[in-house]
Amino acid sequence: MSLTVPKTQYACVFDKPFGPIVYKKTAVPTPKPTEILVHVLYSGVCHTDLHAWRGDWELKTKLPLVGGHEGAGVVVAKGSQVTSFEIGDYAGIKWLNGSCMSCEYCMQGAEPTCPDGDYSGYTHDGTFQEYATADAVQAAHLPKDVKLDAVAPILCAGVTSYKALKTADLRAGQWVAVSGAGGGLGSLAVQYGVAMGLRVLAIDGGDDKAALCKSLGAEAFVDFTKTKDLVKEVQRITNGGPHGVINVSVSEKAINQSTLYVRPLGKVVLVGMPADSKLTCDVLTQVFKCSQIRGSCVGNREDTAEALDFFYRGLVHSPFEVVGLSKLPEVFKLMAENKIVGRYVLDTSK
Ligand code: 8ID
Ligand code: ZN
Ligand code: ZN
Repeated sequence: MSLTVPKTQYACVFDKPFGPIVYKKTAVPTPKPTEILVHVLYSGVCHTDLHAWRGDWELKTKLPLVGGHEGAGVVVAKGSQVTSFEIGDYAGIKWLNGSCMSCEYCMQGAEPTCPDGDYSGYTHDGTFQEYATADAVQAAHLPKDVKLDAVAPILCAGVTSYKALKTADLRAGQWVAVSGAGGGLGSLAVQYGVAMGLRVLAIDGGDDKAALCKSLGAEAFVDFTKTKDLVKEVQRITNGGPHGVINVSVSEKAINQSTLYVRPLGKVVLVGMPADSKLTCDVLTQVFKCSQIRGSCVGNREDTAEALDFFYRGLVHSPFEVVGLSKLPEVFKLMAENKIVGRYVLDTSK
């Protein structure tokens, strides 16, 4: 780790959707007056990064693009207007990398819904490079003793799953189903749920993910690849359906099933965003159940500080494996095959 700023660095760059992801030398970016320059030591790989590379969503990315938005590292330079960070501070780079701060949503602290948001690894080059710029207001302050590889996944997967649980507005002792529980967001949602006193039913596929979810405190696991009538099974285990569902799978079918098994008065929280997906459900059933369907997008600065606090207190951790930045294409391949148990974290020096 060095506080001197080189002129060039290594980055993973692609030019077009599904185009080759090239690990190459690029220029180190210069921070704007309101930005910090972070020497990113580690970056988690979120499924959103895979959606970005595939061009899955209507919202388009900048091109060429350096993806990544779970970056943890050290501030090595800052713009002239930045007073909240000093050189040498630890900082985290999140999905939201700046918002207008004056619209009606920003005024309420709902900055992720700002129509003028800037997104790391999407509309702004992200953390799949050694040095990345970040808005000083939105960058997370991290303490000096934190393990940067372990904290990286908290910056998106942790914040997002924690915020989704807050959005579900459940009480201790109630059941929450986490659909997609063995992945990056899901494995953290299980632990935040347990830490909040909820009874967690985890849904995913395969014995490795079952073992992980149980080890993280899930009371029950339903394997969607083996269960004949998933809706019935979830309702049987939870004695009438979970009070809330956190949808972090990348499956339209799983999301639609959640409206069927949720308990009357229950809350279905939408987080995962499979390409071209529609939520279709029977109106009569939802009316009679008085259920609620709520979207949840990352979290604001307060959610970030709270989600990090659970991590610092040892209540949640991301089950992660570290590989070099140059291995990003291999990580994407495993992710597309749903073979990742937990999270991959990239070491940007390799
Ligand atoms: O702010 C947001 N809303 C936000 C923030 C971050 C990520 C949304 N996301 C979105 C991503 O863009 C992606 O669409 O959440 C989704 C999950 O991200 P992730 O946790 O990073 O993905 P992952 O690690 O690949 O985990 C997905 C899990 O879903 C399981 C897979 O087996 C995997 O473990 N899964 C699938 I695909 N189909 C399933 C099914 N039918 C399923 N689990 C249960 N039932
Ligand atoms: Zn993410
Ligand atoms: Zn705004």
